[in-house]
Amino acid sequence: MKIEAIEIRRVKMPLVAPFRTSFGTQHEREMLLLRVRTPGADGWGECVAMSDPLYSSEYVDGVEDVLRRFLIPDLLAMGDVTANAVGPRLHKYKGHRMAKAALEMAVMDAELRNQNISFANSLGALRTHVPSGVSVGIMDSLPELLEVVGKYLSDGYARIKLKIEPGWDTAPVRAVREKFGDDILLQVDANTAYTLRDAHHLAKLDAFDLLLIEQPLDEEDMVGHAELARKIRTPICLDESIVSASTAAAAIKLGACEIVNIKPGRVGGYLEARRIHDVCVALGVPVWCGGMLETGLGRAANVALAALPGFTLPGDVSASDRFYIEDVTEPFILENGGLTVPNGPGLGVTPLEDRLKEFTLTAENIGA
Ligand code: SMG
Ligand code: MG
Repeated sequence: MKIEAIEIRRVKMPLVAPFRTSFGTQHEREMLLLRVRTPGADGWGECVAMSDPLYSSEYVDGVEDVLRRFLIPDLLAMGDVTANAVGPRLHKYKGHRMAKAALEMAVMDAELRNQNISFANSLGALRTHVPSGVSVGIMDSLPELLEVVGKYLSDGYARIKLKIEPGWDTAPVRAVREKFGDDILLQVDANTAYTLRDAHHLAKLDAFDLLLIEQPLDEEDMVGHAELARKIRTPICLDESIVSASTAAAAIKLGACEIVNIKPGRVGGYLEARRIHDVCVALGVPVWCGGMLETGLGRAANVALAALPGFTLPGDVSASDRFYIEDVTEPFILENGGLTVPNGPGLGVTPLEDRLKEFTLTAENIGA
């Protein structure tokens, strides 16, 4: 496939409510969208990096720099480009997986649209509908938390994830269990807020029959997670630590996690995400699809991925209105506790031009 140009577009979207995690509070979502222009269809990519390097080392300005200076020029110099070739071609540039993932996604979307194949089919999806979990931020009070959780449960969400940090962990979990019972699927996410010295405290969560605790320790602390796993009964799931199929295999071998959160952006793209899925299936480790407050574009691709057979736990694939009053695409709507997997060519969704304009800060074409 010949690429004529690649557009880098910076968008900013207001959130329906502030989203607080152990590393900070977000009021809006600023991100980069990429459009790969080909003689046939255009392809869209969404970069999951946040404005500040708090979830991960990558951040919007840094991603834009590496894309402009290294990744896009190198890819354009290839001439004939396929989605399968993007990762190997850019491998020599260390790290920057979120930037690479966005580029690969856009190329893959263009390629699949031109071939009339959906993301879901291309990835090997089986299901046409995937259950939705919802990620609930840290709140100012327990009553406020219970109200928010109650609303999501009445919407039909299939699983609740509570963001936790020291000082907001056992109490919110206990409150949610007391109010909504033992049957709801419940898990927590610490975003690296604890250390191994907190093992005794974290063991108190064992009483609440959680599906998992996500990323309690530092992203580089695989050995610490393996140690913690011997001290608590709640299964450990890694998010930030898993950046490739080989780190996934290493974490599992080491006993650092029993469950893996797969976020395509964090691991360099949907193709590596599928390889992680395959490794986990082979090793009998359940996986689920993580979320990064995606627009309808990233959400469409995530829903397709979440429809693969190894995704046996509900993902952070919520409806568009969980974060946005208006999405850049037609909204994803919760039906029977989940979302319908798009089956049109490529992502199966396309940005609405007016919406896109409304949210755009800057847009620029980089030519071949
Ligand atoms: O898109 O539903 C979503 C967000 C899910 O909690 C979520 N993501 O660590 O898993 C995670 C976080 C990362 C983003 S927090 C700003
Ligand atoms: Mg997480």
